[in-house]
Amino acid sequence: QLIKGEVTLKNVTFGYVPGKTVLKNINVKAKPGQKIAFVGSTGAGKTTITNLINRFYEIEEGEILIDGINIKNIKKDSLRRNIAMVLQDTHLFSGTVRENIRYGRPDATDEEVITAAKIACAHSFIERLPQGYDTVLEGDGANLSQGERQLLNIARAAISKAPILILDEATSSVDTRTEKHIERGMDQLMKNRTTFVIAHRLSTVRNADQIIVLEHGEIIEQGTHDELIKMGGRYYQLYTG
Ligand code: TTP
Ligand code: MG
Repeated sequence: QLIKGEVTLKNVTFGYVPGKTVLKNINVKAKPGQKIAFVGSTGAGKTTITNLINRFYEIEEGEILIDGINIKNIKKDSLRRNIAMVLQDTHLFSGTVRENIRYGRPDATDEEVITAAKIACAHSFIERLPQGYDTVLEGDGANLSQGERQLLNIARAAISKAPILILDEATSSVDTRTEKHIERGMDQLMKNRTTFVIAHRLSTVRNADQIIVLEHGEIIEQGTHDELIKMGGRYYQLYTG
């Protein structure tokens, strides 16, 4: 593997526009292979943190390190190869289903594509498409349902060898039955990768190594599920509804 996948955020403060701070003094240390969950209400800044780890935006205050290297000094294509992601809004391109899945791993064999699709519970719907894996997707997958698009993004992450994984509401458009089905696949996806997971369903973050509770761009609680429940604070409130 290229890197170990240790990710550190040090005193990160960020806003999309001047004068409007979205994240305030964020400190997170993810050891290689750990699962870090971000929870908190809409607009708290969860997606923004993953945007910064992905270096979709430049930060002015604080720093983000991967294996101790400031991400500003990591080439963008290297960053892309080392971070797999399934985001809130899906990303597909015009091309076949197969090309979309092995995007980032053009060397992948057909067997690997099918294995990844099976992990993502996408194999059966792909087989029902007019040309199966050779079906051409119209721009951004317009001929698929939102849930199907998410499953293809999950398959793409599954085929990737990236040591870092970002899951931002990765199964939000998938029906409950498929979601239940895909749980094992998601575990397989996260295995041996440093994973940042954002999910509204708190049952999916329960087993995280660290749960980080955000409110208005600040970390207000941080710990394991048991620790946070014992604390009886915001997470406890969220969890017990
Ligand atoms: P997010 O980081 O998108 O908040 P979230 O991911 O916690 O919320 P949700 O659960 O709904 O997904 O937004 C934090 C703030 O940043 C919010 O005020 C909107 C703003 N923002 C922008 O201005 N531009 C952007 O591109 C994004 C993603 C957010
Ligand atoms: Mg979000």
